[in-house]
Amino acid sequence: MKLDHYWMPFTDNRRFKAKPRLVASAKDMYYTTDGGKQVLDGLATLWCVNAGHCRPRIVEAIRAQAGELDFASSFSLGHALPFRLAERIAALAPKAMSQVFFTNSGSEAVDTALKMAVAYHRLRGEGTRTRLIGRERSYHGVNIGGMSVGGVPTNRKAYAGTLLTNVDHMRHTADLPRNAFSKGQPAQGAELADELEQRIIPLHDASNIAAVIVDPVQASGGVLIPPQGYLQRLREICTRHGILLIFDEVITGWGRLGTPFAAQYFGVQPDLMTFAKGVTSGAVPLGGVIASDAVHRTFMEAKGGGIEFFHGYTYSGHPLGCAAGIATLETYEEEKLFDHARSLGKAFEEQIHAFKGQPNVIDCRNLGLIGAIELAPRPGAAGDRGYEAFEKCWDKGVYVRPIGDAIAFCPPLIAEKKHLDQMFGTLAEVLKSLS
Ligand code: PXG
Ligand code: PLP
Repeated sequence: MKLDHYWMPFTDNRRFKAKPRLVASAKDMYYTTDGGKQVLDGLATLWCVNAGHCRPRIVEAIRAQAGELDFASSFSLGHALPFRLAERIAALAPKAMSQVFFTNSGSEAVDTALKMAVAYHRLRGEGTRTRLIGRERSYHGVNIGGMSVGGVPTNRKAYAGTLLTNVDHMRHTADLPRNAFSKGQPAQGAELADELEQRIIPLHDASNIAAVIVDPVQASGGVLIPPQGYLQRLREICTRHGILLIFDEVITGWGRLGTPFAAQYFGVQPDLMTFAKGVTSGAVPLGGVIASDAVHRTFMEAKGGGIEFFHGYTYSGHPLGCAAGIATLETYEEEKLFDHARSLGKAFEEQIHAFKGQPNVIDCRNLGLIGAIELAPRPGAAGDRGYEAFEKCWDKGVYVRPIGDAIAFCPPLIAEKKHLDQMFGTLAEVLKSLS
């Protein structure tokens, strides 16, 4: 097979094509590679395959839907599936968050939520509220809006002149000197939220700020667990100043923390939430925004009639995505996978923290079924040690993800103790052989 024509996303194409890693099929917790080797999926692939791979109910729903109604628009025309899926999602969402807008990805979900926030304020007669506040190290996808509020430097650098200018960023919450080896939420750092009220709001004025967006647990930014009380404080500040709070739940949603969404885990109510990935367990691209009833009401009660929100994607509410979504949520419910994730969280925590004291390990962190083990960078070669650990784990049949020198774990929620043993056992072996 020629590898020449596919320009791979977020990939060192030259390095990959010199030594490709190709998978051919997948089932439950494992990939089978082109060469027939079994590889444990320790990252739910890209933090999305929460129900495991090729689950029968989901596969069957996609097959059946493809033969029944391949596509119908949701632009002033309709079909049953997005209504049914939205009802199921609303039942899982926090109270008074019952309105679902569909997109095809997390990036589209983020840009949709940002536009919703700006349009909401305008409808309420506060059209000066256009500034968007993100956070360092947050990942909010790759579209212009999400990239602008995002805080991953490598994703921004080449496009500096193209970023939205009406944006500011809070600082990130990583703090190894105070919080290394925290089990669950770090004790120190709630006061980092005060920067919003002490620096950012005074600088720009609340009357110019539309929304604050954060990923409740920063995943691809390096698995940063929010300090105790931090998100609560952000909520209080946003409420005091009439600013919408957006939780980007693209990774934290769908049981990752043992609850449907992180909002429920932390007991913090956002105004808008984005989702994607686990809504279909990765099987068909689908994302969306869940809006609070109050935000939605503002659109529906707008004077003058007509289209309330001038926004939508050709494939918003696509039948295949929605059919996969319904079957996925049924699988989560039937197999009580969110409860399972919660109960497996303890063993996951113990196994991660057993790495304390191992060679080069400078931090272990975890929440629910997401975690990371951070290695010391090699002098002058940050990221090399992490990448080598990733490659060696792959060679030994375990897929995990290096983020710089942090090794991230995010197994499907169907994982069992034996899979954790394999995943962490393999990394332990690899670390012994790593200089
Ligand atoms: N928000 C968050 C919090 C995400 O994690 C997106 C938005 C964008 O979703 P889409 O579906 O447009 O990719 C994400 C996606 C990585 C990695 O390497 C993580 C993501 C995407 C690609 C790579 O960690 N997260
Ligand atoms: N570009 C062109 C020329 C289009 O006609 C459309 C949609 O009609 C788009 C882009 C947007 O595509 P999508 O709705 O799939 O995001």
